[in-house]
Amino acid sequence: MTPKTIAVAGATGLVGQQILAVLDERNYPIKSLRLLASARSKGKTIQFRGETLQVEELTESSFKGVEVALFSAGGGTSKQFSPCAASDGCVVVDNSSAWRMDPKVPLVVPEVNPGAIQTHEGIIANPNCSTIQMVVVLKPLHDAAKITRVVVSTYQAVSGAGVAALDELRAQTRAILAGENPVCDIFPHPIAFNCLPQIPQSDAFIENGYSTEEMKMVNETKKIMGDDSIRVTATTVRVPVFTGHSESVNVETERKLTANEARTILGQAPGLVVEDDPASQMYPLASRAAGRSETFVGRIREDLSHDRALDMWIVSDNLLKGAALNAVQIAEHL
Ligand code: 25A
Ligand code: L14
Repeated sequence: MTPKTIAVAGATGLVGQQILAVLDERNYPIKSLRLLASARSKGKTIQFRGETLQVEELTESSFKGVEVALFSAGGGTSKQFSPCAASDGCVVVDNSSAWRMDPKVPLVVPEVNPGAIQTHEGIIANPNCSTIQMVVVLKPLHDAAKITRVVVSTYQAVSGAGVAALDELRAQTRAILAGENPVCDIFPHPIAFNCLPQIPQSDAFIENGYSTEEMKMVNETKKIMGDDSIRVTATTVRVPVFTGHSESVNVETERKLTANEARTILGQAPGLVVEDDPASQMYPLASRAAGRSETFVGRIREDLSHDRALDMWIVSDNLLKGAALNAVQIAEHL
């Protein structure tokens, strides 16, 4: 691959920082790198491959000469700036929810639907973190036995909500242990020592009773898998974990899969590690998945209440495979 001119929009955020780390770790060939963020961060310096780079304010003219832009600066910023970047000939890989369900925009997990990348018209969307780690597991099962329905509950880490949310979890934990009242700025209720069945933290719920995070899992799963017939229902829950989303997933198939068959299929699938030895207390854990690239699956068992269904536990680093790594993998395919 010839070295490219790259921009990272939202470079100072949690995801932006991980994008820089992943570009470096995977030796992505870079001719030059521009770091973009809001006016608030203008002039901050960030080290990359031994060089000191200055953060610039993201404007409409930031993308002249840029070949690939990795965006992680929120939906509003992406709606405003991705089209100008694309019209300057740049390919945008966007981490926000702004473009994901646009029929002209491919929504890509490279292990699942790499072919969709080629159909882009300047913008490629990176899916929601909880959806990405789930479809990496669903795809090989769907190919083997055709999935008809998925029921998922998530246990999502606080880092998904950004730097300030991580600070709030730390401060609330200290307060509660000291016998003081926890202060809530980001989350509507204390997240320390609690579970909140609401993601995101504001404007979460829509008329049908679902949260927008839950609907992302429903809609994005069908689009990435390329199969609208798969029925999906989700309950998404924030838990007091710093990094690593966990998911309890029930998968119904047209053809019966035994737990052993599923383990064999998943053991050969790209991007996955089967950690499934309950006798030795081996199963996926957020604490072990944090900082790792792979998605981990375990507790695979046949559903006692159904003839053709499996239960399983899926865990991955929400900032890596859930965001930065998946975006860089898409950029590598370009
Ligand atoms: O839900 P949406 O709309 O689709 O948005 C997705 C959002 O979720 C994150 C990512 O946030 C994104 O903004 N995200 C995306 N995919 C994710 C995933 N899979 C995901 N998170 C988890 N998992 P983020 O926190 O990673 O980064 C935000 C970055 O965007 C920059 N930014 C914001 N507005 C911008 C902009 N850049 C350009 N133009 C704009 N208009 C933002 O830069 C950050 O890099 P920054 O300079 O605004 O912030 C730098 C530092 O400032 C602190 N800070 C944040 N908010 C405030 C603040 N300080 C004071 N007041 C504030 N209100 C932070 O500490 C930050 O580090
Ligand atoms: O749609 O854990 O990518 O708050 C990423 C962060 C959804 C919410 C997305 C979180 C967002 C998620």
